[in-house]
Amino acid sequence: LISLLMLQSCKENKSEAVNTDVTENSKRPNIIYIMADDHAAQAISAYGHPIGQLAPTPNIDRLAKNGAIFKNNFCTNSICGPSRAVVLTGKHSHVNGFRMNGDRFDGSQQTLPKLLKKSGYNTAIVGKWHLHGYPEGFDHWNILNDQGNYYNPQFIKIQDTVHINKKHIDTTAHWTTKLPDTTVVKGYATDLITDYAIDYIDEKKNSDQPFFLMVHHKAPHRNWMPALRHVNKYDSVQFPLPDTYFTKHENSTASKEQLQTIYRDMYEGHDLKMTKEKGSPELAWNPWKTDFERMTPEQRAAWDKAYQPKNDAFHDANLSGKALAEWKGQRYLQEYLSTIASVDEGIGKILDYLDANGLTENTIVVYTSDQGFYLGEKGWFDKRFMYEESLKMPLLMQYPEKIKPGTVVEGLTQNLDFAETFLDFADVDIPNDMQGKSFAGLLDGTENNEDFRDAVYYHYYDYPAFHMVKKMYGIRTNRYKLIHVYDDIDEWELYDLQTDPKELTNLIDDENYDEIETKLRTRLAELQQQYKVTEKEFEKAPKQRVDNAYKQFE
Ligand code: SGN
Ligand code: CA
Repeated sequence: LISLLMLQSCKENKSEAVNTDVTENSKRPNIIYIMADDHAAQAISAYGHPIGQLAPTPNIDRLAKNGAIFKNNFCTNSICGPSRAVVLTGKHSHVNGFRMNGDRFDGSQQTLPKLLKKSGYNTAIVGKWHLHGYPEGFDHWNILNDQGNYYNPQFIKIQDTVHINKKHIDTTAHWTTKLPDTTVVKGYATDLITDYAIDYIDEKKNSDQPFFLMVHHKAPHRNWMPALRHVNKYDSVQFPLPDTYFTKHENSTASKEQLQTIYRDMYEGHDLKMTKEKGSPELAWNPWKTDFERMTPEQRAAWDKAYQPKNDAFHDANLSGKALAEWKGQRYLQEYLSTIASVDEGIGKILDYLDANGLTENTIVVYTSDQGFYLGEKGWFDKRFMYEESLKMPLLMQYPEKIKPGTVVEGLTQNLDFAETFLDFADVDIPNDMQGKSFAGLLDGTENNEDFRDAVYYHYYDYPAFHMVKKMYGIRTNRYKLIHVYDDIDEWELYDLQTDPKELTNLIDDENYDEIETKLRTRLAELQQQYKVTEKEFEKAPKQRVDNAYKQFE
């Protein structure tokens, strides 16, 4: 006990020393963590996908050139809030308690910003938060209300929680709380978030304290509204639609029963900006009017002027069937990629600012997305599935002091590892209860990619919910993937990523793969034990809830 106490007091002394020792602090790196919402790796040119080549992201690519690109980085649960909670805690959803969108994040728990702050960092977040309740552990925050809007969004600042417009904002309230109109900021969300980020860096640049800044974009989240300067950006580009665009989902019930098919489930007005008839700017099916109604008359006029000719041309073409489905895929990609153009410009601004102010050397800059996204593969948009497009998160990182330019990381990394990696770089003790692993060693070459991790664990819970993707958990190794889809069905899927990278052939009943399947099942059970997954995690949603949820979409 005495030695334990001594150890404890040693630790305390160490952190106190760090807190007050300015010279020590000034050596530690700043960390700028930039996360987009739903940005697929296919849409980042550094990843080499044909879509990214036609819609280049030169500024995001700078990070790969100056630092590292991760080829096998995965999320643990492919949905917004849960991914953010994993990043903040370094713990799987069932441990941090945020399993699905709509859950409430327990802000009293240990988090990355709290640990960095305690060790002497100044901490901040600007942009999308989406965890219900307000951020804790940040010295400064300025967040979007709920999902946020592209045009004239509402922002809530740390100061607002105390007093705004003579109304008190309840810091424990859910997002349904109506915010005062004074929180509306005129402008385009991506540009505002970039400006807020630069304002914060500018304020902190001469401080002795290192800073940790999270920059969370709304873009390129649905409903994909580009900035006015980009509304015609890709009008004349023909993007390649994936060859799986019309797949029939032969051997996966979950794939058959999803509601995220571009040509069937998108809202023609809201998502694709299609109009009711030629010559009219009136949008076709647009259930959430607020995205457009919040635009100023000037913004709306400029928008309509840009869309009218292309929408009229669509009406003239009188498409149907397959041609219409393909046209929708094109329009979707044009919209989605145009919103990314502003994100990329914003990254350029931040990198230029760091260069111009001598901050580049000692600043870690990270670019990622909360999960992957479908760009028409299997006919889909959105995410949620454990298949590659949605499971993979893009990840690029520069840190000139520690990462050689042009580094390619092939190891199996996860958003679960981010917190530990940043703590590692910041020279802060990593708590034992975090469940990831620092990948700093993959960046400075002291660890081998092959030895880093043999398998990642995944668990998606958000069913029944938007898009009706079923509950599933599973394991992915370098070559194989085993998925168990449960709740209203009980189905296993097995894929060989080497022979079938598009995951079209479920090998679960193929005898040649029996041995592999057994090994994967064993490893899956081991991982569940390691991560402390209990029976509670496999409970079904009440049948009534499932039936009601489907009714909404009829
Ligand atoms: C909204 C979107 C959905 C999306 C969820 C979750 N519909 O509900 O398409 O799957 O958010 O996205 S929308 O028409 O309202 O945009 S997440 O990124 O927050 O998880
Ligand atoms: Ca998201």
